[in-house]
Amino acid sequence: MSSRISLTRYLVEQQREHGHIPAQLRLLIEVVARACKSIAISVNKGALGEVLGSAASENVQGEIQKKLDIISNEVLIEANEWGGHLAAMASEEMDSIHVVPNRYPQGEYLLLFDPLDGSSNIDVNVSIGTIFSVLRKVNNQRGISEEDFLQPGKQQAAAGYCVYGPQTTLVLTVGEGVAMFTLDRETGSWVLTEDQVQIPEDTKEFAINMSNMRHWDAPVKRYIDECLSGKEGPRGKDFNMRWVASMVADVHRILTRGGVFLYPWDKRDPDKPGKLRLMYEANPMAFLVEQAGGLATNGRQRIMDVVPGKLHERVAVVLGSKNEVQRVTDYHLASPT
Ligand code: AHM
Ligand code: MG
Repeated sequence: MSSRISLTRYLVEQQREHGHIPAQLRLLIEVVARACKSIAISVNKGALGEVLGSAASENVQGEIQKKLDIISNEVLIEANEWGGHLAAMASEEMDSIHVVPNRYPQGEYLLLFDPLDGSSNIDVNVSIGTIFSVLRKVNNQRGISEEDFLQPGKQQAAAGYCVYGPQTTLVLTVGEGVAMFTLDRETGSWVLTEDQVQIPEDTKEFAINMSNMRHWDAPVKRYIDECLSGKEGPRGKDFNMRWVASMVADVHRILTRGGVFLYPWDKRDPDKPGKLRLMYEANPMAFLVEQAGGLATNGRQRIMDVVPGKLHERVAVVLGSKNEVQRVTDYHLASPT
């Protein structure tokens, strides 16, 4: 048992060895991890905890909220607002930012999250998760506003997700590679189970919602057509397909065994750049994927270089094994906009 490394020990050692995890950031990560533990318990209770089904409300994106979306959001807010490590938070489930109340000290970080990603899978007992992104508060001159959050993903100080699946796994980067921690339910602690995760550069597995095929743009259609034509086609190999419809689960598979994930722009809603949200879905996943040796683009540009214009901005996403993402990106760059 002495060889087990807990999340706390991992963070302390990272701080000692690399000196790049200030105390507030360490506290922040531990608090988020603790909140995820509490969300995991609610997710696990399911029907017994009366947490399934819809709440009678919509979020800012016009989506019907599930009870667990709201519960998870509250757990994250309550856990994070009093510790002195944060200045403000933003969430998929809140229209505007939540500034730390005056009665608590204000910290140096900004936290963004999708409290429960993969909402359509909650009631059907399929993996779901929490995604988070950490930015530094760069402007010390005044109070906090939404503008303070509008930083490109390359400025993230940390990012991660927790997947509530057959195991509960927390995946984290502080910019020094990617580590995975599995929740030991008997001791209640996060145990390091994978360090320096690497995504294979090549893959035979793609993830996309094929039901949208008729709406795709030519470069995406070309890429998937080539995969589908298998050994006999230009790629000269057979491909496999997976689509969980929970980004956390699809990205977790890619971090574990490689693959490429696409949620491209499509013609259903041409004014939206994509379905997924830049700041609390695409950016944290892009940070993790790049830290594991993969790539993440919007088809034309590195996701973490995109400068957000608004908090709930959407973006097209192509991420995963380096050579496949490069190929999809090359197909886009070769085609007129
Ligand atoms: P959510 O944040 O409302 O759960 O939506 C995001 C989810 C992603 O987890 C997933 O990749 C995608 O939506 C699935 O979309 P679709 O149902 O169109 O396949
Ligand atoms: Mg989501």
